Amino acid sequence: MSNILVTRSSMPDYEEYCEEIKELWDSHWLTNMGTKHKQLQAKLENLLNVPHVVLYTNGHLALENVLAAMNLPKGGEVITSPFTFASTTHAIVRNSLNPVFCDIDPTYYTMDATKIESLITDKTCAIVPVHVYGNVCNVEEIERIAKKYGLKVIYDAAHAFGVKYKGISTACFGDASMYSFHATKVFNTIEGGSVCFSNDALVQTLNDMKNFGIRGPETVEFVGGNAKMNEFQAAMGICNLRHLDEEVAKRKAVVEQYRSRLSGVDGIILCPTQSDVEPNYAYFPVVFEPTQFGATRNEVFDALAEQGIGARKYFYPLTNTFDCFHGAYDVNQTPVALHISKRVLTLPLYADLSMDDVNRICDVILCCKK
Ligand code: T4K
Repeated sequence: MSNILVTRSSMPDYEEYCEEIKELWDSHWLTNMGTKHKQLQAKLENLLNVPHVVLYTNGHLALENVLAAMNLPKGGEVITSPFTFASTTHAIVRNSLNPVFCDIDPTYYTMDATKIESLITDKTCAIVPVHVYGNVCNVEEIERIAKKYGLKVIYDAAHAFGVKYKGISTACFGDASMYSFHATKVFNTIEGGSVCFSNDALVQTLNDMKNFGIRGPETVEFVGGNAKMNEFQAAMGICNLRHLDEEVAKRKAVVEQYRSRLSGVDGIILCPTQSDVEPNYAYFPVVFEPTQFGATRNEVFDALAEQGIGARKYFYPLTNTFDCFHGAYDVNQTPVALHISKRVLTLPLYADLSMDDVNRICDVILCCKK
Protein backbone atom coordinates (compact mmCIF):
# COMPACT_ATOMS: atom_id res chain seq x y z
CA MET A 1 0.00 0.00 0.00
CA SER A 2 1.29 3.44 -0.85
CA ASN A 3 2.24 6.02 1.73
CA ILE A 4 -0.15 8.86 2.49
CA LEU A 5 1.23 12.28 3.39
CA VAL A 6 -0.61 14.94 5.36
CA THR A 7 -1.36 16.78 2.17
CA ARG A 8 -0.55 16.76 -1.53
CA SER A 9 -0.36 19.83 -3.73
CA SER A 10 -3.20 20.25 -6.16
CA MET A 11 -1.94 20.99 -9.65
CA PRO A 12 -3.64 21.81 -12.93
CA ASP A 13 -3.17 19.47 -15.90
CA TYR A 14 0.36 19.72 -17.24
CA GLU A 15 -0.97 20.96 -20.60
CA GLU A 16 -3.02 23.68 -18.91
CA TYR A 17 0.01 25.04 -17.10
CA CYS A 18 2.18 24.81 -20.24
CA GLU A 19 -0.42 26.78 -22.15
CA GLU A 20 -0.50 29.41 -19.39
CA ILE A 21 3.27 29.87 -19.33
CA LYS A 22 3.78 29.70 -23.11
CA GLU A 23 3.77 33.49 -23.48
CA LEU A 24 6.56 33.75 -20.90
CA TRP A 25 8.82 31.95 -23.41
CA ASP A 26 7.71 34.34 -26.08
CA SER A 27 8.17 37.50 -24.00
CA HIS A 28 11.11 36.45 -21.79
CA TRP A 29 9.37 38.45 -19.05
CA LEU A 30 9.69 36.20 -15.98
CA THR A 31 9.15 38.40 -12.95
CA ASN A 32 8.85 42.00 -11.66
CA MET A 33 5.09 42.44 -11.84
CA GLY A 34 4.49 41.13 -15.38
CA THR A 35 1.20 40.33 -17.07
CA LYS A 36 0.51 37.10 -15.14
CA HIS A 37 1.09 38.94 -11.87
CA LYS A 38 -1.32 41.69 -12.90
CA GLN A 39 -3.95 39.20 -14.09
CA LEU A 40 -3.83 37.14 -10.90
CA GLN A 41 -4.04 40.24 -8.74
CA ALA A 42 -7.15 41.48 -10.58
CA LYS A 43 -8.78 38.04 -10.44
CA LEU A 44 -8.20 37.81 -6.70
CA GLU A 45 -9.52 41.31 -5.98
CA ASN A 46 -12.64 40.36 -7.88
CA LEU A 47 -13.06 36.92 -6.31
CA LEU A 48 -12.43 38.11 -2.76
CA ASN A 49 -14.39 41.33 -3.24
CA VAL A 50 -11.62 43.33 -1.57
CA PRO A 51 -10.28 46.69 -2.86
CA HIS A 52 -6.58 45.72 -2.83
CA VAL A 53 -4.53 42.55 -3.14
CA VAL A 54 -0.72 42.81 -3.10
CA LEU A 55 0.96 39.58 -4.19
CA TYR A 56 4.07 38.16 -2.54
CA THR A 57 6.56 35.40 -3.16
CA ASN A 58 5.37 33.73 0.05
CA GLY A 59 2.93 34.28 2.89
CA HIS A 60 5.59 34.86 5.52
CA LEU A 61 7.16 37.86 3.78
CA ALA A 62 3.65 39.20 3.17
CA LEU A 63 3.01 39.08 6.92
CA GLU A 64 6.40 40.56 7.80
CA ASN A 65 5.90 43.39 5.32
CA VAL A 66 2.37 44.29 6.32
CA LEU A 67 3.37 44.40 9.98
CA ALA A 68 6.24 46.72 9.05
CA ALA A 69 3.86 48.85 6.98
CA MET A 70 1.72 49.54 10.05
CA ASN A 71 4.51 51.71 11.55
CA LEU A 72 4.19 50.11 14.95
CA PRO A 73 6.57 51.40 17.64
CA LYS A 74 9.74 49.32 18.19
CA GLY A 75 9.28 47.21 21.33
CA GLY A 76 5.51 47.54 21.07
CA GLU A 77 3.39 44.63 22.27
CA VAL A 78 1.38 42.57 19.80
CA ILE A 79 -1.33 40.26 21.10
CA THR A 80 -1.30 36.99 19.19
CA SER A 81 -1.91 33.25 19.36
CA PRO A 82 0.79 30.67 20.14
CA PHE A 83 -1.27 27.96 18.42
CA THR A 84 0.06 28.57 14.94
CA PHE A 85 2.92 27.96 12.53
CA ALA A 86 6.30 29.53 13.35
CA SER A 87 5.71 32.26 10.76
CA THR A 88 3.14 34.21 12.79
CA THR A 89 5.33 34.74 15.85
CA HIS A 90 8.52 35.12 13.82
CA ALA A 91 6.97 37.90 11.72
CA ILE A 92 6.21 39.82 14.92
CA VAL A 93 9.64 39.28 16.50
CA ARG A 94 11.52 40.03 13.26
CA ASN A 95 9.78 43.42 13.26
CA SER A 96 11.31 44.17 16.71
CA LEU A 97 7.88 43.81 18.32
CA ASN A 98 7.06 41.76 21.41
CA PRO A 99 4.48 38.99 21.11
CA VAL A 100 2.04 38.73 24.00
CA PHE A 101 0.34 35.38 23.86
CA CYS A 102 -3.40 35.11 24.24
CA ASP A 103 -4.99 31.75 24.99
CA ILE A 104 -7.23 30.05 22.46
CA ASP A 105 -10.86 29.08 22.35
CA PRO A 106 -11.23 25.36 23.27
CA THR A 107 -13.71 24.66 20.46
CA TYR A 108 -12.30 26.39 17.38
CA TYR A 109 -8.68 26.96 18.53
CA THR A 110 -8.67 30.61 17.41
CA MET A 111 -7.69 33.40 19.79
CA ASP A 112 -10.09 33.57 22.78
CA ALA A 113 -11.39 37.10 22.27
CA THR A 114 -12.72 37.26 25.84
CA LYS A 115 -9.11 37.17 27.08
CA ILE A 116 -7.70 39.95 24.88
CA GLU A 117 -8.61 42.98 26.99
CA SER A 118 -6.85 41.67 30.10
CA LEU A 119 -3.58 41.53 28.09
CA ILE A 120 -3.70 45.15 26.90
CA THR A 121 -1.10 47.51 28.38
CA ASP A 122 0.05 51.00 27.41
CA LYS A 123 2.57 49.30 25.07
CA THR A 124 0.00 47.28 23.13
CA CYS A 125 -0.11 48.44 19.51
CA ALA A 126 -1.65 45.59 17.50
CA ILE A 127 -3.47 42.28 17.47
CA VAL A 128 -2.39 39.46 15.14
CA PRO A 129 -5.09 36.77 15.32
CA VAL A 130 -4.88 33.56 13.28
CA HIS A 131 -7.82 31.96 11.44
CA VAL A 132 -6.23 28.64 12.32
CA TYR A 133 -7.25 25.64 10.15
CA GLY A 134 -9.51 28.10 8.30
CA ASN A 135 -11.68 28.62 11.41
CA VAL A 136 -12.78 32.23 11.53
CA CYS A 137 -11.74 34.26 14.59
CA ASN A 138 -14.30 36.25 16.55
CA VAL A 139 -13.88 39.15 14.12
CA GLU A 140 -16.66 41.28 15.60
CA GLU A 141 -15.28 41.25 19.16
CA ILE A 142 -11.71 41.78 17.91
CA GLU A 143 -12.87 44.80 15.92
CA ARG A 144 -14.71 46.21 18.94
CA ILE A 145 -11.61 45.88 21.14
CA ALA A 146 -9.29 47.29 18.47
CA LYS A 147 -11.49 50.36 18.01
CA LYS A 148 -11.81 50.92 21.77
CA TYR A 149 -8.03 50.85 22.32
CA GLY A 150 -6.85 52.20 18.96
CA LEU A 151 -5.06 48.99 17.95
CA LYS A 152 -4.18 47.71 14.48
CA VAL A 153 -5.50 44.28 13.52
CA ILE A 154 -3.58 42.17 11.03
CA TYR A 155 -5.07 38.75 10.44
CA ASP A 156 -2.88 35.77 9.74
CA ALA A 157 -5.39 34.26 7.31
CA ALA A 158 -2.81 31.84 5.87
CA HIS A 159 -5.31 28.95 6.16
CA ALA A 160 -8.48 30.85 5.30
CA PHE A 161 -8.37 31.49 1.55
CA GLY A 162 -11.91 31.27 0.17
CA VAL A 163 -13.51 31.25 3.63
CA LYS A 164 -16.43 33.63 4.13
CA TYR A 165 -18.09 34.82 7.32
CA LYS A 166 -21.67 36.07 7.00
CA GLY A 167 -21.05 36.17 3.25
CA ILE A 168 -17.95 38.38 3.59
CA SER A 169 -14.55 37.10 2.53
CA THR A 170 -11.91 36.79 5.25
CA ALA A 171 -9.84 39.14 3.07
CA CYS A 172 -11.98 42.01 4.32
CA PHE A 173 -11.49 41.96 8.10
CA GLY A 174 -9.10 44.05 10.17
CA ASP A 175 -6.59 46.56 8.78
CA ALA A 176 -5.21 43.80 6.55
CA SER A 177 -5.21 40.02 6.10
CA MET A 178 -2.44 37.76 4.88
CA TYR A 179 -3.08 34.60 2.84
CA SER A 180 -0.49 31.91 2.15
CA PHE A 181 -0.51 30.35 -1.32
CA HIS A 182 2.09 27.71 -0.38
CA ALA A 183 2.03 24.34 -2.14
CA THR A 184 0.27 22.82 0.87
CA LYS A 185 -2.68 25.22 0.77
CA VAL A 186 -6.21 24.97 -0.64
CA PHE A 187 -5.13 27.44 -3.32
CA ASN A 188 -1.46 27.45 -4.27
CA THR A 189 0.90 29.44 -6.46
CA ILE A 190 3.73 26.93 -5.73
CA GLU A 191 4.99 29.33 -3.05
CA GLY A 192 3.18 32.59 -2.65
CA GLY A 193 1.04 34.83 -0.57
CA SER A 194 -0.88 38.07 -0.49
CA VAL A 195 -1.93 40.96 1.67
CA CYS A 196 -5.56 42.07 1.29
CA PHE A 197 -6.91 45.39 2.57
CA SER A 198 -9.00 48.44 1.74
CA ASN A 199 -6.71 51.36 2.71
CA ASP A 200 -5.51 52.93 -0.59
CA ALA A 201 -2.37 54.39 1.04
CA LEU A 202 -1.07 50.92 1.88
CA VAL A 203 -0.70 49.90 -1.79
CA GLN A 204 2.35 52.06 -2.44
CA THR A 205 3.98 51.13 0.88
CA LEU A 206 3.66 47.38 0.31
CA ASN A 207 4.80 47.64 -3.31
CA ASP A 208 7.82 49.65 -2.13
CA MET A 209 8.60 47.05 0.51
CA LYS A 210 8.48 44.14 -1.90
CA ASN A 211 10.46 45.83 -4.70
CA PHE A 212 13.35 47.77 -3.13
CA GLY A 213 11.32 51.00 -2.98
CA ILE A 214 11.86 51.40 -6.74
CA ARG A 215 9.25 53.75 -8.17
CA GLY A 216 10.82 54.33 -11.59
CA PRO A 217 14.03 53.68 -13.56
CA GLU A 218 15.82 56.48 -11.72
CA THR A 219 13.71 56.76 -8.57
CA VAL A 220 14.18 54.83 -5.33
CA GLU A 221 12.09 56.38 -2.60
CA PHE A 222 12.06 53.68 0.08
CA VAL A 223 14.52 51.21 1.64
CA GLY A 224 12.58 48.13 0.59
CA GLY A 225 13.52 44.49 0.12
CA ASN A 226 12.56 41.89 -2.48
CA ALA A 227 9.48 39.73 -2.01
CA LYS A 228 7.86 39.76 -5.45
CA MET A 229 5.76 36.91 -6.81
CA ASN A 230 7.23 35.76 -10.13
CA GLU A 231 5.35 35.01 -13.34
CA PHE A 232 5.51 31.21 -13.00
CA GLN A 233 3.95 31.42 -9.56
CA ALA A 234 1.24 33.77 -10.83
CA ALA A 235 0.55 31.47 -13.81
CA MET A 236 0.11 28.51 -11.44
CA GLY A 237 -2.32 30.64 -9.44
CA ILE A 238 -4.33 31.56 -12.53
CA CYS A 239 -4.65 27.86 -13.43
CA ASN A 240 -5.48 26.73 -9.90
CA LEU A 241 -8.14 29.43 -9.50
CA ARG A 242 -10.08 27.86 -12.37
CA HIS A 243 -10.39 24.68 -10.29
CA LEU A 244 -11.00 26.22 -6.87
CA ASP A 245 -14.66 25.22 -6.56
CA GLU A 246 -13.82 21.63 -7.49
CA GLU A 247 -10.91 21.64 -5.04
CA VAL A 248 -13.14 22.75 -2.15
CA ALA A 249 -15.93 20.33 -3.10
CA LYS A 250 -13.51 17.36 -3.15
CA ARG A 251 -12.05 18.36 0.21
CA LYS A 252 -15.55 18.67 1.61
CA ALA A 253 -16.33 15.08 0.59
CA VAL A 254 -13.16 13.87 2.37
CA VAL A 255 -14.05 15.82 5.52
CA GLU A 256 -17.58 14.42 5.49
CA GLN A 257 -16.23 10.89 5.28
CA TYR A 258 -13.86 11.53 8.20
CA ARG A 259 -16.76 12.95 10.21
CA SER A 260 -19.01 10.00 9.45
CA ARG A 261 -16.33 7.56 10.63
CA LEU A 262 -14.95 9.45 13.65
CA SER A 263 -17.76 11.47 15.19
CA GLY A 264 -19.39 10.08 18.30
CA VAL A 265 -16.29 8.06 19.27
CA ASP A 266 -15.55 8.47 22.97
CA GLY A 267 -12.31 10.41 23.40
CA ILE A 268 -12.24 11.83 19.88
CA ILE A 269 -13.11 15.51 19.60
CA LEU A 270 -13.79 16.92 16.15
CA CYS A 271 -13.92 20.63 15.45
CA PRO A 272 -17.59 21.52 14.87
CA THR A 273 -18.58 23.49 11.77
CA GLN A 274 -18.90 27.22 12.49
CA SER A 275 -22.25 28.90 12.01
CA ASP A 276 -22.36 31.71 9.41
CA VAL A 277 -19.11 30.40 7.88
CA GLU A 278 -18.51 29.09 4.36
CA PRO A 279 -15.50 26.82 5.02
CA ASN A 280 -12.61 25.83 2.76
CA TYR A 281 -11.84 22.45 4.39
CA ALA A 282 -8.16 23.34 4.67
CA TYR A 283 -7.27 21.03 7.58
CA PHE A 284 -8.92 18.24 9.56
CA PRO A 285 -7.79 18.49 13.20
CA VAL A 286 -8.70 15.73 15.65
CA VAL A 287 -8.16 15.98 19.41
CA PHE A 288 -7.53 12.76 21.31
CA GLU A 289 -8.46 12.76 24.99
CA PRO A 290 -6.35 9.82 26.26
CA THR A 291 -8.44 9.12 29.38
CA GLN A 292 -11.53 8.43 27.25
CA PHE A 293 -9.87 7.21 24.05
CA GLY A 294 -7.41 4.91 25.79
CA ALA A 295 -4.46 6.05 23.65
CA THR A 296 -2.50 9.27 23.47
CA ARG A 297 -2.13 11.51 20.44
CA ASN A 298 1.47 10.35 20.11
CA GLU A 299 0.44 6.69 20.16
CA VAL A 300 -2.10 7.35 17.37
CA PHE A 301 0.56 9.31 15.44
CA ASP A 302 2.99 6.37 15.75
CA ALA A 303 0.34 3.81 14.75
CA LEU A 304 -0.46 5.83 11.63
CA ALA A 305 3.25 6.29 10.83
CA GLU A 306 3.79 2.51 11.07
CA GLN A 307 1.20 2.13 8.30
CA GLY A 308 2.88 4.79 6.16
CA ILE A 309 0.32 7.48 7.03
CA GLY A 310 1.79 10.91 7.72
CA ALA A 311 -0.56 12.77 10.03
CA ARG A 312 0.98 15.95 11.50
CA LYS A 313 1.04 17.57 14.93
CA TYR A 314 -0.05 21.00 13.69
CA PHE A 315 0.48 22.94 15.96
CA TYR A 316 2.87 21.33 18.42
CA PRO A 317 5.02 22.70 19.95
CA LEU A 318 3.35 26.03 20.68
CA THR A 319 5.36 28.95 19.35
CA ASN A 320 5.73 30.39 22.88
CA THR A 321 7.82 27.31 23.78
CA PHE A 322 10.21 27.44 20.81
CA ASP A 323 13.89 26.95 21.71
CA CYS A 324 14.81 30.11 19.81
CA PHE A 325 12.99 32.21 22.43
CA HIS A 326 15.05 30.73 25.31
CA GLY A 327 12.15 30.54 27.77
CA ALA A 328 11.10 34.18 27.33
CA TYR A 329 7.39 33.32 27.49
CA ASP A 330 5.36 31.53 30.15
CA VAL A 331 3.44 28.72 28.45
CA ASN A 332 1.23 28.38 31.54
CA GLN A 333 -0.45 31.62 30.50
CA THR A 334 -1.98 29.78 27.55
CA PRO A 335 -3.26 26.58 29.21
CA VAL A 336 -5.94 25.77 26.64
CA ALA A 337 -3.44 26.09 23.79
CA LEU A 338 -1.03 23.84 25.71
CA HIS A 339 -3.77 21.25 26.31
CA ILE A 340 -4.84 21.18 22.66
CA SER A 341 -1.30 21.19 21.24
CA LYS A 342 -0.49 18.02 23.23
CA ARG A 343 -3.58 16.22 21.95
CA VAL A 344 -4.18 17.39 18.39
CA LEU A 345 -3.39 15.62 15.16
CA THR A 346 -4.24 16.93 11.69
CA LEU A 347 -5.21 14.05 9.45
CA PRO A 348 -4.25 13.76 5.77
CA LEU A 349 -6.47 15.99 3.65
CA TYR A 350 -6.25 16.88 -0.01
CA ALA A 351 -8.57 16.96 -2.98
CA ASP A 352 -7.50 13.62 -4.47
CA LEU A 353 -7.39 11.64 -1.23
CA SER A 354 -9.51 8.59 -2.02
CA MET A 355 -12.35 7.40 0.19
CA ASP A 356 -10.50 4.07 0.48
CA ASP A 357 -7.54 5.91 1.95
CA VAL A 358 -9.78 7.90 4.33
CA ASN A 359 -11.27 4.60 5.50
CA ARG A 360 -7.80 3.09 5.88
CA ILE A 361 -6.74 6.05 8.04
CA CYS A 362 -9.89 5.84 10.16
CA ASP A 363 -9.46 2.07 10.61
CA VAL A 364 -5.95 2.58 12.01
CA ILE A 365 -7.20 5.32 14.37
CA LEU A 366 -10.15 3.28 15.60
CA CYS A 367 -7.86 0.29 16.18
CA CYS A 368 -5.98 2.43 18.74
CA LYS A 369 -9.10 2.80 20.89
CA LYS A 370 -9.03 0.86 24.12
N1 T4K B 1 0.95 31.54 9.00
C1 T4K B 1 0.44 30.31 9.17
C2 T4K B 1 -0.63 30.12 10.17
C3 T4K B 1 0.91 29.25 8.39
O1 T4K B 1 0.41 28.00 8.58
C4 T4K B 1 1.90 29.48 7.43
C5 T4K B 1 2.43 28.38 6.62
C6 T4K B 1 2.41 30.79 7.27
C7 T4K B 1 1.90 31.80 8.09
C8 T4K B 1 3.49 31.15 6.29
O2 T4K B 1 3.07 31.01 4.96
P1 T4K B 1 4.16 30.61 3.81
O3 T4K B 1 5.33 31.56 3.96
O4 T4K B 1 4.55 29.18 4.01
O5 T4K B 1 3.41 30.85 2.54
C9 T4K B 1 3.92 23.62 5.79
C10 T4K B 1 4.03 24.76 4.81
O6 T4K B 1 5.36 24.88 4.28
C11 T4K B 1 3.63 26.08 5.37
O7 T4K B 1 3.30 26.91 4.26
C12 T4K B 1 2.39 25.97 6.24
N2 T4K B 1 2.06 27.20 6.89
C13 T4K B 1 2.60 24.89 7.30
C14 T4K B 1 1.39 24.72 8.18
O8 T4K B 1 2.82 23.66 6.63
P2 T4K B 1 5.76 22.02 6.78
O9 T4K B 1 7.12 22.28 7.29
O10 T4K B 1 4.83 21.21 7.59
O11 T4K B 1 5.78 21.46 5.26
P3 T4K B 1 6.31 20.09 4.68
O12 T4K B 1 7.40 20.39 3.74
O13 T4K B 1 6.55 19.14 5.75
O14 T4K B 1 5.05 19.63 3.80
C15 T4K B 1 3.89 19.06 4.37
C16 T4K B 1 3.33 18.05 3.39
O15 T4K B 1 2.85 18.71 2.24
C17 T4K B 1 4.33 17.03 2.89
O16 T4K B 1 4.30 15.93 3.74
C18 T4K B 1 3.83 16.70 1.50
C19 T4K B 1 3.05 17.91 1.08
N3 T4K B 1 3.76 18.71 0.07
C20 T4K B 1 4.80 19.50 0.47
C21 T4K B 1 5.47 20.27 -0.43
C22 T4K B 1 6.59 21.17 0.01
C23 T4K B 1 3.37 18.65 -1.25
O17 T4K B 1 2.44 17.92 -1.62
N4 T4K B 1 4.01 19.43 -2.16
C24 T4K B 1 5.06 20.24 -1.81
O18 T4K B 1 5.60 20.94 -2.68
O19 T4K B 1 5.10 23.48 6.54
